[in-house]
Amino acid sequence: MTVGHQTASRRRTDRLSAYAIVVAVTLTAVAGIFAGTAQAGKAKASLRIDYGSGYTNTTAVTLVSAMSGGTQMQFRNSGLVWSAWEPFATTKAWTLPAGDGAKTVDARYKGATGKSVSASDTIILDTIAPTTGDDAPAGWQTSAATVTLTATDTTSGVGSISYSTDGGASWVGGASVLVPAPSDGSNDGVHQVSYRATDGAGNDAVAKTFSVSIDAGAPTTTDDAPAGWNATGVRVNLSANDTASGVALTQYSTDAGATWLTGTSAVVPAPPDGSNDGVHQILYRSRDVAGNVETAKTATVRIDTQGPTASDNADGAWHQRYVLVFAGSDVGAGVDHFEYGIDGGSWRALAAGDDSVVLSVWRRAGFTGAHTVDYRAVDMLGKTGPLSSCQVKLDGRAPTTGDDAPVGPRVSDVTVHLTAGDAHSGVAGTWYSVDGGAWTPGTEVLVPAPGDGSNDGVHWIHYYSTDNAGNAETRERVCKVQIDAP
Ligand SMILES: [Ca+2]
Ligand SMILES: [Ca+2]
Ligand SMILES: [Ca+2]
Ligand SMILES: [Ca+2]
Repeated sequence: MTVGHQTASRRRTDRLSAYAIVVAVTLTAVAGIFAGTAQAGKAKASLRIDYGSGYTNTTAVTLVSAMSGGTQMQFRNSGLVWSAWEPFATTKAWTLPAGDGAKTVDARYKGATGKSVSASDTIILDTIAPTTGDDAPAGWQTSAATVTLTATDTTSGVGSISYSTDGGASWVGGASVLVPAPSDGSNDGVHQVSYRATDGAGNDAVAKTFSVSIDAGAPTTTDDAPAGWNATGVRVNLSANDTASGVALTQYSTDAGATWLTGTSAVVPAPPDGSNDGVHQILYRSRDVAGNVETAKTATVRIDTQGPTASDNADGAWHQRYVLVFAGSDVGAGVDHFEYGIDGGSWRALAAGDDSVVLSVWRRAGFTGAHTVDYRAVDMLGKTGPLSSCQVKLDGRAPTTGDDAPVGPRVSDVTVHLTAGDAHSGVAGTWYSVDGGAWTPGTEVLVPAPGDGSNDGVHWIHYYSTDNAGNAETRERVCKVQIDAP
């Protein structure tokens, strides 16, 4: 390789050493045409164009001559007219003929002997910058994009390709531009990349710019579903945001993802027959223009159009006092309170949390009897449930017992029959005591009349009865039997 060529290569390397160059450098080797050789056997002289550079990008060059004792010189572009002889000088401004390609300049020198010595040198004229291009992808990219930069130069070859991702503030050598797309979306957006190329002659291509649009992050969608239970239909509005390519569409599914509908508003109806009561889940998601699809989210809508059902603990038996307890069941919001009315009277509401009403014969005079209690439950949404009814039977009246004790003395055994009657709950039992003895259950009291007269005299029988509600007759009922055995 010639000196001139080496010089050109070194200059180029120096200019580019700061970059990591992956560009294939093409330098056309033109061996033998760079040497500014003198003719053999004569005084030595040499000519170098532009100090031996391999390429020039202008026709204006400097001819550098060397000849010991040189006195005269003249030049010509090879094949053209010689310039006039002029005093020897080491440098001379010279104009090459136009048109890219190899340019040879011939020189003649005279020294003290007056004999002419010839020399020549060749340089390659390259005035045309490289042609550059890129394969940047159009549209939004959801993953990293690698853009390959290309440059071609027909004369001196491509010297370097470099690019800038910061608006030209700094340049990086290389023909492969990676635009990353991390999944967290941190690099989402439109990225401008400028690039340029220089040929071996130092011609700079006009910088070009391409853009790569990165969108690796999916949209974010939110809903405004109410938290609690709803007695009427609910419209759930979906709001989607996307930071890069923008929201393309929002979808929702009311059947667990089996089918998806496009829209930003999902309606959950609440027909009054309660057929849609319960907890409903709406899946929703959005897709951006780049094609990123959001992981589906869930909105929960609770519908409750029906009042609670209610039940009671009435047992059908008779009582002096009964604690009537209500129980409620509500599929939705839950029972708030109970309401009740007794025997068609006005409705009263129990406080929330209170589920019982005490009915008692001591409630008021004359409260004995069977009472109808109507009741219903009201849920948290104020919805009143269906009417229920029960009967609570109260008995505050004790039985009444009578006897058939004979009047006047008797000479033989006497059986006294105790007969009890009871309003409402009925007689539970009758008890008697003869002459202050132990209380004995039963309704037939035998007063014997032994022949020895040992039981003669007046006998007192105390008795009373109880009813099925627990009412006891006063124990002061009494009759007498007089025995006077013969
Ligand atoms: Ca060129
Ligand atoms: Ca996005
Ligand atoms: Ca309800
Ligand atoms: Ca009674």
